[in-house]
Amino acid sequence: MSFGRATSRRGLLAGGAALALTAAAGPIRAQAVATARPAAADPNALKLWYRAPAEAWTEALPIGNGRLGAMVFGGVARERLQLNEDTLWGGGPYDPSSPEALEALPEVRRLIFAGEYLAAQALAHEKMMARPIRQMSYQTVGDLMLTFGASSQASDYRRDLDLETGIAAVTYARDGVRYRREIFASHPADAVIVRLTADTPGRITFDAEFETPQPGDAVAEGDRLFLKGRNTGQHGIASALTFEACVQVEAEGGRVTTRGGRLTVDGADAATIRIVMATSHVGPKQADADPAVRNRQALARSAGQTAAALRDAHVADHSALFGRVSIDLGPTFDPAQSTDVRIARSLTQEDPGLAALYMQYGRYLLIACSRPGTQAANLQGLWNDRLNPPWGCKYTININTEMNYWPAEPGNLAECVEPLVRLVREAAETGATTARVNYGARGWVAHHNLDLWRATAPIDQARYGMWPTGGAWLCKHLWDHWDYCGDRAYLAEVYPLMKGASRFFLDVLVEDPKGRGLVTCPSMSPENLHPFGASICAGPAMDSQILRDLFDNTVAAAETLGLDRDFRAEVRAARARLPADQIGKDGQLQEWLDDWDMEAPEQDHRHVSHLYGLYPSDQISVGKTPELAAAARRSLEIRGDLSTGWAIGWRINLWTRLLDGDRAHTVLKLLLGPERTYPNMFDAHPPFQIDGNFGGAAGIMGMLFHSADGEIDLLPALPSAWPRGSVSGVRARGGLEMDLSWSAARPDQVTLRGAPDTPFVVRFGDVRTTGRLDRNGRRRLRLSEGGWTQA
Ligand code: FUC
Repeated sequence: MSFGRATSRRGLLAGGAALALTAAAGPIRAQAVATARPAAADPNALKLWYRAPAEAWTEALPIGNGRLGAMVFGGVARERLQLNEDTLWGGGPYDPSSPEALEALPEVRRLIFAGEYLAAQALAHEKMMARPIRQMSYQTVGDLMLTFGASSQASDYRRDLDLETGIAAVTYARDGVRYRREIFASHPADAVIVRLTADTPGRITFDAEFETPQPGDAVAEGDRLFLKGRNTGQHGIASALTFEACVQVEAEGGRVTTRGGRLTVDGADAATIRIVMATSHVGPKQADADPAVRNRQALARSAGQTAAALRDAHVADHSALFGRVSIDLGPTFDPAQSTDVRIARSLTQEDPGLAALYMQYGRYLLIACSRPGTQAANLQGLWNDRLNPPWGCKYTININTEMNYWPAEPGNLAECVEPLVRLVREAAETGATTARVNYGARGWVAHHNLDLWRATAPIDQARYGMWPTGGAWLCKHLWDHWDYCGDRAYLAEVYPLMKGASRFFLDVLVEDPKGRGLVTCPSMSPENLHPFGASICAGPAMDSQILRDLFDNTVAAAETLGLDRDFRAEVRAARARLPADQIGKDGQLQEWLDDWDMEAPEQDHRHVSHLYGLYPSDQISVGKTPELAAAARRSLEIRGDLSTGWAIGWRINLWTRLLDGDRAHTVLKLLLGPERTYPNMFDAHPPFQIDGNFGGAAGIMGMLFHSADGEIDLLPALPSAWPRGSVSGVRARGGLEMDLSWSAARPDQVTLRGAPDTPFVVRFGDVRTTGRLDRNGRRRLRLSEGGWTQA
């Protein structure tokens, strides 16, 4: 059962309270705090662990509290903590809309419909693109270096990241002393915490210093070390942000001294370092806060707390989210192998435990980089060591940002979607200017990228950027959050954003001159060249698919809220005139309005945009639209499985929707292999891009369950490699939480939780059962030879 259409409007929580997009615990959550550890007692099942310090950045371990991040290298002589604050981007507020765009629009359209694609693309590039044509980049704060002494000789070395506690730890022995270092990014303390201990008194001695590529100065005062600077201007947009990082050290015993930009701890028994960071960013149009005040406030939050209290508060906060879900797909081939070795062998060695770890790592990463009030997960989540990172480490919304949030709802991390919702809210404001200036349209539009300043005009080159459907795709996530959680107040808040996106398309859709309906123009099938050497075109399949979802969801939201009767009718009428999906001459799902697919120059292109209808949308499915599903399968086969990290992640999910578990598993192995997974389990595009981590996590869940069209489909694409296993605490549409165990590739037992009386439909293949949760909000189902029984 889904909240989706207007038939089911039940609030999730008993007593009618809404499930807000905050960390507030509802009953589901309270019941859900499960042990996240797989049943098999492998103490490393939920750890990434290594026998040597990180050398490369992609060996270091990420921690984050949503806003503040660090990459932990774990050196013996020197610890490098590469630091991020999620609002430290280049430039400042700007409006990139192009005043020449609107005048050029009719001619660009005329050229497209006349088949003069290269000329259309050139004119769009000259007149319609953003000013400046590039967006601002996300940037590193720099590093905090802790120097412990000249020798890196150590024995018994180990470093790990415990996904259950959210703590990175380094342990080793040196000169007869055992050292332990714990590093975590605390959401309650709003700080990165480093705790240094040794088994012998007086042995904690180190220097702390900042190193940064940013223009900034480091100074030490008392027990604090500061790095103060400005961000860099970019592409002609002036620097508008100031930032500050501040380190405060509490030593137990020993001495703390400062000189120049260095802080020294000498002969302490233990030490606790608090790292806080802030910028002056307030919002897309404002950047005048005082980072020093923000940092003082952050430090005041945890002032006087002992190291143990800081740690306990962090673990409680982190595990309240992480511990909701557990998964067991079977053991690893050898628990004595470190994570890097398992990745290196994963193409040839069956390792179900690694897939489970990858899924949970995806959930860990989302918790670490996307919390209520923080910036949304960008191309690298939160972690970036450069000033000019690949693709600016921005928000690419023609797949990448959306993929980041695919595991959020099924993975029981609904709160982590709040930053994405806020990003859409902000983009709807800036995007209203772009809609008006570039298109003379109402509503709002966002093209294929966004940055911190929510620049919404087309960027880079018309060949990549002239795609107006990014904002519409993001609106699917607004809807999905409602569909999983059923919070009416939330729906009322986001409905105007969906309405604004729909409004834009009602204004700009044009008649296809060949009578095929209403189409986007100019647009493209993201980043793919068609046979005329351009990407620019009218009415690519993906746009019609995205707009069907946008229009359907907007109408359903308006109905649920009892709003906008006339507008609903207008949307419905346009929806009915969007071109239907077509099957082309090679049996493939057509990517464009014309059957160009087999003549396109890049047959193995990474984007599979026309398969949006199969996943993440549910427009196409094997049961509902078998011919279109077969055509999608043909398209997927033509494209091939081996691609960039995120593109493999998408393919895994597509194979699950084609109900081909073994193929999905084969493709998952490509993702987990050493060419697409770095030693720290970050996804390799290459280079590092976090979307593949999230796409992979969603794909693993998608093999085990899928909720759509009012049903939960169990084990829809279970690979033969995982004949027995369990998953618990995951979520389905319609306010349901689920535990599922299976053996011999069949479900044994399912437990559903939610608000009392919540309806459900559960099926395994064609064997269905329907019912309602009991008055305690539970239902247990068993599947045996004779079918389902309910208790
Ligand atoms: C899209 C993709 C690229 C890359 C970039 C960040 O443009 O086509 O592969 O992921 O986003």
